[in-house]
Amino acid sequence: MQLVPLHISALARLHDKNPPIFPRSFASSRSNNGLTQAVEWDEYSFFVLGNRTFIQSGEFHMWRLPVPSLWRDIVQKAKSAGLNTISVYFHWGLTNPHSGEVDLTGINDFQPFFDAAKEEGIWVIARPGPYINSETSTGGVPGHLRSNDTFYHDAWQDYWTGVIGLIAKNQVTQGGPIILLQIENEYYNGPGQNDRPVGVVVPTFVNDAGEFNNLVNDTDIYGFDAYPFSASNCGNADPTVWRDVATTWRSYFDATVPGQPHFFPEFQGGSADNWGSTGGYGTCRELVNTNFQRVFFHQLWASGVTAENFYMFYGGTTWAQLPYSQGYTSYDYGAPVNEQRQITAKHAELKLQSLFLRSFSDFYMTDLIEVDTTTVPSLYITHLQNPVQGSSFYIFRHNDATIKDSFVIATDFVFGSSTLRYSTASLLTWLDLSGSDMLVVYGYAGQSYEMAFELSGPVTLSAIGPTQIQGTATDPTFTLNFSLSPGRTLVHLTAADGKELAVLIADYDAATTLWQPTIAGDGNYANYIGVSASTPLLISGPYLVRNASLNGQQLALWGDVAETTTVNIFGPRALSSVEWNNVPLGNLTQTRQGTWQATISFSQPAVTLPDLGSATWRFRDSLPEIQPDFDGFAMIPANQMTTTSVFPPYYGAPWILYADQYGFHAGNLVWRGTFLHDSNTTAPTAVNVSASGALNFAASVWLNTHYLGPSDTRGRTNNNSFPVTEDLLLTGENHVVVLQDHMGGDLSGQDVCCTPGGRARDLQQPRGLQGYYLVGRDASAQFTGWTLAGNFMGERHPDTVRKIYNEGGLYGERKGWHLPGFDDSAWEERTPFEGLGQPGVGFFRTTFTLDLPQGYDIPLSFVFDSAVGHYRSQLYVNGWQMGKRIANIGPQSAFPVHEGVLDYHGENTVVLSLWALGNGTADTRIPSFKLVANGTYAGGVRGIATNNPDWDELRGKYGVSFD
Ligand code: IPT
Repeated sequence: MQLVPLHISALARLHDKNPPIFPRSFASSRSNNGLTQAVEWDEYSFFVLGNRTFIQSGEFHMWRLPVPSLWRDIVQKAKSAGLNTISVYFHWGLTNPHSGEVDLTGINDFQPFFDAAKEEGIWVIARPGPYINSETSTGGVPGHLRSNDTFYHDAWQDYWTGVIGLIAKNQVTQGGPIILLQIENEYYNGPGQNDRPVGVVVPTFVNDAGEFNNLVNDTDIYGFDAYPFSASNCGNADPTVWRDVATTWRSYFDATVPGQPHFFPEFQGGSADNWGSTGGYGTCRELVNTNFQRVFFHQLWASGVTAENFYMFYGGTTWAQLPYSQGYTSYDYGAPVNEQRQITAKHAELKLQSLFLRSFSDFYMTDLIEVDTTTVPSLYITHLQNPVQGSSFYIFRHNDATIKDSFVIATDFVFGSSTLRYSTASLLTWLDLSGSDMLVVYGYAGQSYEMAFELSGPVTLSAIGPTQIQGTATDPTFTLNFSLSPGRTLVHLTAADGKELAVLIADYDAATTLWQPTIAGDGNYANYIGVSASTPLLISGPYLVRNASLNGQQLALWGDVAETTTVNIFGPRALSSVEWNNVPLGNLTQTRQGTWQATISFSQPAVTLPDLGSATWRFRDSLPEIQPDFDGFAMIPANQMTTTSVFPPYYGAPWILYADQYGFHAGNLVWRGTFLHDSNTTAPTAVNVSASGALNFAASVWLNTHYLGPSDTRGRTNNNSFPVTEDLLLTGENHVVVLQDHMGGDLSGQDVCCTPGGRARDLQQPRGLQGYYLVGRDASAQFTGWTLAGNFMGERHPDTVRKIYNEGGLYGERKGWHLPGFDDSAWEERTPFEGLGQPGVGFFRTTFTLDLPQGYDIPLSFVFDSAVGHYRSQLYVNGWQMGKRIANIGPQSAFPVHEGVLDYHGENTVVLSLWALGNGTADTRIPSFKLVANGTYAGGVRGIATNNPDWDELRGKYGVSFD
């Protein structure tokens, strides 16, 4: 439901209640951390390089987009949304795969991101953890210390030194984009929040997990986060059910950190989803939608917030084994930019809000005048006023926030050389149109609005566009009244004294198509608003405008279109040429509204994708471990007898079968236990295992080559006794094989995070066998030993490009069957649609060549059949594990894979592992699997590099044989 614009008499009543009194006296209390004046703050806001700044930020995790040459795409999409900052988590586990190794290469090297941010004009908030939460395995804590949490402080020193070095050299004081550094994230076990990292001079801050007063004085600045709707499992939510808006934020900040800007290092921008949700991210997007953005983000403003970071701006993909125990592959998050990097309606709403903030700096410094809930019945109105300029902002919403709308009305302020008395239409931006001011406002089509300007004498009004405008001169005020029609209407006002003013009036949909790229100024921060860049253009039409440059009368634009597009440009009085993506637009004309108009033509290029349904696939069984003569390839003895885990084994002796103790922290695990049998020993009546792998894990158990069955009832630990008959036993050595998945580590959990001094128990949840025994046999006739396979070479994994979370311990993974360049020519021809025919594990490989048109951004996804089946499958694309499908839990069946992982101009290798847990036809095959395009955009960031090391490099070199 839309909030009807305020009737003007009500605005007058509000306004007259608290007439502007200004300038009020206020003592400047600007402070810094004593280390740098480049980033300072007072009680109103931060200052960057001396400029009062409203930090309007979005969260992006580069490691969730494992193609460094695409990072600039997200930066540009953030800049085009009007953001001035991006906040980033680092990932300790990726960076520090084993004790002593700090890997700052490839996807761990954020330098290309810092460079792109700097060039595009975006500040950066660095958040290296060490603990980050973030729905990634153990919140980013590497597996090598999960088993012994007491050494936490020592353990992060190497990582910390490494990333801090990278951060330090990219600080704003060094000419880089980093303005703030967060220390830790909601993990209060004392890893040195008080220690200023060596070389860091920008302010440090903490992110409290709510209004909990944690670590208030431990860093320079205190902030907390809020997720008014659930931060996880949004796919199960009812998107029509809303929660109320908190009204405690302002008073909490004032009481907790007086003198500091009100800073949300994270505010809900979408939501994470979990395995088994019913609606997936479609539901999340509906729940945390544009109405949510309007109501809740405006409530932040009403709370005096001038630094806000929306988590996430681009969620991306928690590929391979990066997810935590409950998260699936997609981290789309219902974010403004979706997982395929497409901009959504939430990007548009964020842009409307951000351009307002970027354009009207009076808003960076306001006092609360009052919260009024009575003047207009049922409305909750927060009146803010700039104490120096006297301008007022009234933030409107319903008292009942579940009526989903909110907007801001401004009064009494100056833009350029003009003065706005009031406007019931929302302000978007203003620009200097070659010497005269143009104010841009928007509202809902069909509703009535009123605006008044300070203009003396008789005023000439001309309006071009669909909306009928009425003007009334009451010297010295000129009032516009209109009922808004769809589209854009340009109003020209000329006062008696020659003063000219333009007002561009757009309905909501028309406003969302507007772009205001920056034009670079001079100096080191040429593209930064507030430092050097200007915004003399307003452009409508294209799907995306990334960038612009204006050279005299020559305009160059860069962006994306998905159809033939009419572009309209407000700005330069004279323009001799317009280029779009470096190609001159031939048909430049000037419209009655004075815009420069041209057509960007688009013709759908041929996008030829392979039909994976009819492709040649090659197959090989991937469970030789159940064979009596299995050679033990890449398995190690699991012979440790002690553990420091706070979760001790339930039973089973003497070996501790916890994978992390053996250096395996991700992906499938294969356990192989041996026991002896002959005519003199009692036959076991059952094999008992208690496998642990987090809520959605599965295990399959074999006795020799006989499948005993699955163990996946969606408990953290499943205790199963599988009956055994004597005919299944061999004379001599017998083997129990348990295949299970390691679903990623748990997060620290709220109970731990909010209890200072608490231990992160959940980080130590074991992945492995917490209990094992042969039922019917006494203690002396149990297992004689166990071996274990995890990812190839464990913490010393050889893949320095795709890193430690990429692979698990399936035989095919250990052998490198998922890698490009593996020679499968001797393999049987068989498709995943035919499948295994029985429970077990197999690998299916196919290759194809892509030759997609150059100069386009064409997001592609691999789509599994969504039918339910008792199987699990991993998708490997050119060696990158880009998806995990659990066909009896879901919800994900479509897996976006970006250019860069895919080679759009060369050969690609796609591999599916299929782990069939059930016996039915639906369980032992993948009914269908396709590659589809999600769109075709002429444009994109271009120059996308692939980096896909092959089998020779990652296996051949290590002496692994082809078979
Ligand atoms: C907040 C975390 O800081 C962030 O890393 C992420 O996990 C987010 O939750 C949920 O997606 S913690 C907040 C819910 C208290």
